[in-house]
Amino acid sequence: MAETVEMTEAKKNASDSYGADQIQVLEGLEAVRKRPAMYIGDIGTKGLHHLVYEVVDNSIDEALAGHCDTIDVRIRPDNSIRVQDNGRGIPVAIHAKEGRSALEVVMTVLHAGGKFDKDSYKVSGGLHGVGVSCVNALSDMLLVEVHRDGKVYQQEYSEGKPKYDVKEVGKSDIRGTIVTFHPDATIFQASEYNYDTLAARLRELSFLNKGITLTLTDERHTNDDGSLVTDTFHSELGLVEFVKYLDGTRSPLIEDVIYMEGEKQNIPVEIAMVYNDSYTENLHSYVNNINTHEGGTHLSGFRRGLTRTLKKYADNSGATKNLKFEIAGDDFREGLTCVISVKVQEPQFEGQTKTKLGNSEVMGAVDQAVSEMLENYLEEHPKDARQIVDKVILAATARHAARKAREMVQRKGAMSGMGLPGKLADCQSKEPSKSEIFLVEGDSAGGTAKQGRNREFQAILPLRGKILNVEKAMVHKIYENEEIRNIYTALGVHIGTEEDSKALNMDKLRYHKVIIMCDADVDGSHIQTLILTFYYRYMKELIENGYVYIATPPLYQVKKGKEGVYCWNDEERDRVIERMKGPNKDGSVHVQRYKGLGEMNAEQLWETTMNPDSRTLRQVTIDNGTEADRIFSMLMGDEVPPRREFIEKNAVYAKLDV
Ligand code: 0RA
Repeated sequence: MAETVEMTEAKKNASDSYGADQIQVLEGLEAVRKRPAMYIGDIGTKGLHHLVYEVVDNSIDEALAGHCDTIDVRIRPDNSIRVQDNGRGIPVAIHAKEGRSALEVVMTVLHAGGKFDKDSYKVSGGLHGVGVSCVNALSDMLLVEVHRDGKVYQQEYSEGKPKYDVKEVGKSDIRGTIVTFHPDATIFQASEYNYDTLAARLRELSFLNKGITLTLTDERHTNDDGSLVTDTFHSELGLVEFVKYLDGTRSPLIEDVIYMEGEKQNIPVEIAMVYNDSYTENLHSYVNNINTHEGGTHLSGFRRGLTRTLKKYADNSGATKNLKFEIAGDDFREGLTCVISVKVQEPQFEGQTKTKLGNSEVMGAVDQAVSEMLENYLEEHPKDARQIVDKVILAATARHAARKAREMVQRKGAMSGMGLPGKLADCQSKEPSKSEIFLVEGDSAGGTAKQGRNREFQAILPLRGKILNVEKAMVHKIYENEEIRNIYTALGVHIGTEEDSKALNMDKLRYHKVIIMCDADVDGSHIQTLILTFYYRYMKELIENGYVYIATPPLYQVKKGKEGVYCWNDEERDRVIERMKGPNKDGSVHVQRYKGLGEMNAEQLWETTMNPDSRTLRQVTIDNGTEADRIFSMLMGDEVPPRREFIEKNAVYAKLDV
């Protein structure tokens, strides 16, 4: 019944000349508006940004087909987005079968994207690959302009419905397509674009598609000198530069980036890799420009080829003959940073987030590619080969020691009954979905939190001082570190480092909210980063499942007489001060800056930071895996200038305290 009503609505709003097919089409776009999350993932910040990626992907396809080399993206003052490319322009001629402009079909028919160009090698396409018509359906305004054959054509839509037929509006001496859209605020929970999020994706695209120039401009505000914030992303060397960018703050172990590009069994494969002196593995894989977080057959093929080739080389060189234990697969990847990009015509995506490649034929292709590439490199660079083999043997030895340390920890745990850390004040609930644990900086704040909490469902684990920087520590150090051990025994999950136990035992997790609560100062944000680094490197599933949160204690209390108001940022504080001063500006208002959790009593801490009814928790998510990886290594690495720059740009507390 509801369907019928909507069809009539849709028909009324569209132009008169539309026949039955058109109704079908509009019904399609109505489906997108009804269940947007099914098409673009979610209707929050992620989905909002996803719209941009869908539009940009069309231009990337045009570039991959060899007809376009520049893509310009602008965030306009009203948070609409404008994407311009210098491709051939979407065809505007009347589409024989559809009886209307091809442009209109592309913009209003689900999945119509590439169907006019059967020869084109369409392999791009956003995570959900839903096409520009979905963006159209979810926009209250979309304007498409096509510059083609010396003319400009345009059509405008609202909620995916054309406002008029495609029309010629002028002459042009450029070529290309311009799409401007404004997300429908009745659909999305978020409306503001984040410049850095878009920049990270465009940078990634520039590395993955070498030779294309992508620009991003923020028209919402100007710099002090009147200019606009803008960035240009262009990479001549593609993945080689990507790997160098990712490893910018790590020390390389070998001279060159190992690189190969080619086609194996009709599958284009591109791989770049380098070894550094860290202890972490950094593998990033892409299929058709989509980051495959969950891996898949291409990654398996890579691992297999890498292990076999390196093992053969190490054995032949005699380096492994005195080793008393087996080298594990992981050992070959310690300190490895690598990006794999494959293009697959009909990718099958599996897994929880549909980011795991399932096509079995890709495994052999990548295995073969990496074997050939690596064999050549090792033959031609004996000094580097030696470095890599030594590193692998060291990793194997350390892992052997780590296993012993872990077994010891587990035995100790088993002997002391429950094995929960003594410092943990556990909650009464044994139901993980209802339970929370606060990791609290310092014993004294921990004490306050214990008094202030609701013991039914809130557990408190105080942490003493700085936890270990896992970015710079070998694995066995991590098991030996008391604070880290307390964290994972309290959570009930072990940390995965062995190949077979990589997946955490998430079903054992004792709390579904793991909340980091630190002081609102430089030390506090440092400790927060250390804990997040540990989670990111050793318990990534915890973040991926949305279990990790950051508590936000207030920064100020503004007081006048008996009235006290907590404020979480400067604007809020200034607003409250103004209000309290009154119209005559004569109230003498007192502002207290909270630096530490310890400056609040138990009741204040509960009210502002812990009470689910009044607190604000920030959920930790991973927007862009490669960028997150780079930032963690930079924050925890040895180089000071990039860290300072990042902190100055991002940290609220740093600004407040200097
Ligand atoms: C199909 C055919 C042709 C161009 C395109 C698609 C095209 C689509 C988009 C989307 C964004 N930018 C785009 N640029 C081009 C042209 C076929 C021809 O001219 O013969």
